[in-house]
Amino acid sequence: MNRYQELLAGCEAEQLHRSGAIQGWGTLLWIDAANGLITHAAANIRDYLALDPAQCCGQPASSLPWLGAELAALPAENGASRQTTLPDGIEARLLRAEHGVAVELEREEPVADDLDLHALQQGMLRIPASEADLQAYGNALVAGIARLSGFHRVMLYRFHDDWSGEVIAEQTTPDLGSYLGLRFPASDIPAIARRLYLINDWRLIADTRAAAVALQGRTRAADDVDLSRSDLRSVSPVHLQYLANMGVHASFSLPVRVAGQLWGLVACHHLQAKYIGARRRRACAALSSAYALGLSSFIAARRMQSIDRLDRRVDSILERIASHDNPLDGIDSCGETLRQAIDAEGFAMAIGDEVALFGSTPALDQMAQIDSWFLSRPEEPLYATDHLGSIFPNQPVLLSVASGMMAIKANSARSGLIRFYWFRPEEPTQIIWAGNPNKPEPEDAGAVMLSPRRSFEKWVEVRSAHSRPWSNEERMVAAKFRNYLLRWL
Ligand code: BLA
Repeated sequence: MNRYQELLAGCEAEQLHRSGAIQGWGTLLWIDAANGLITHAAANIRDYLALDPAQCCGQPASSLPWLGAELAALPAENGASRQTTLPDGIEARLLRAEHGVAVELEREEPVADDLDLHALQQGMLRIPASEADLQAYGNALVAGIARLSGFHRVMLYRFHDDWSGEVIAEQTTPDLGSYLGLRFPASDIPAIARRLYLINDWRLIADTRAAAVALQGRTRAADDVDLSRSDLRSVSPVHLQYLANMGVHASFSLPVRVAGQLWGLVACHHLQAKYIGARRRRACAALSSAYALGLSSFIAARRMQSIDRLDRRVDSILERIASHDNPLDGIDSCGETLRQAIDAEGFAMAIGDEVALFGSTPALDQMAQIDSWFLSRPEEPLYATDHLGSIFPNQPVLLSVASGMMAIKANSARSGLIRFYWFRPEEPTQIIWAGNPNKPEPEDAGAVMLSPRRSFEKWVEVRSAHSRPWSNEERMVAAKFRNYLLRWL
């Protein structure tokens, strides 16, 4: 492991929710769920309540009557929350975690009533009709969030399967430049940070240069406190460095979740520090949730159409195969159609030692190699890759026709072990990264930098030895063929 890889591993392990500190745009008390005692207070509590941080620890929460009442009304399940406004315009939120309750206090931001959320949201409550319309829908989202939040640059960031991500819509200012179309590596947002977006509706980093405020406890360490759901959680130093490298001093981001999974983020940047109040944050979250609903419906409708289409194709092939007295003859005569059913350039079928090839496939000796590799993995009845080079490296001839392979095998009672292979050729693509994602730049002294990359200038990778990927629907079709083989052959 080189030192940069060590840094990345360290980031994946950082216990973000146990930072023991908060951002200074609010304050926090922590209450032990078992006995209702305040165990921790942020060092700045005095700016909000007439409490001394050291002395209030150990006091019952009910020594503040409003807090006692809110606590009694807070449901018992993890994640439950309540909020109330105190007489002096301080908004208080209670959030239940596993072993305690966080009480967050924040001064309400005076907001003119021009948050035209209703009109903006109305525009998002629809299902896009086409790919082009989906793009317009994403553009409307970033424009709406820019209007509600006032941030200088607002981006819609979409994750790929490997958790790298791409800016697919953007509203920006000339001062900040544009990241539209650029790709960012998965390590820019470690898994532990991504997971927090499954339970939180936004993350506000209001001032990258402001010092974090420590939590003080009389008997227990600050990192006892679970800040997973806390709006105020302090920011990882590595990420602060990242934002500084981008020239950004405030960041606000919101998850776009589809079917309970993180699909993307809305990411907002500001050149200066920027705080937005809870009302504004909730308005932005309402807009991005509306977007997520429209997007989810679009994806679901597309998937249904594509499954329907593939299903009809598969059924007609299966009927043709079944019309032969010996289904094996049927398969032989349908090789071309089987190849096209999954939109592949090559198809091969193997039974025992016999192999039949259709379209553009590896040569017979290479097929034997692939076949014996696949047969040696009994636990994997279906295998799909867009990068066969990871199994058969340094074989340019093979990979030029078969960078992509999807394979099934089925052990039928009558015919023994049958294997189907679909192949796709190498298709070099260009990925335009925001900075070289692999190679950290050396520091002046020649040492490898131990911080996120410093340059976000375009860096073009030409990716070879990969094919067009196999979609989920295509995998389902392959699985359907496999079921048929098991049942009928
Ligand atoms: C967090 N990284 C984040 C977040 C984003 C990004 C959006 C969430 C917090 C926020 O809203 O600022 C990344 N921001 C991006 C990307 C774009 C953007 C890709 O605007 C593109 C337009 N970061 C690194 C490296 C590490 C790292 C090398 O570059 C670690 C090795 C860590 N990123 C990191 C950590 C967090 C983070 C630890 C969590 C910060 C926190 O919540 O405290």
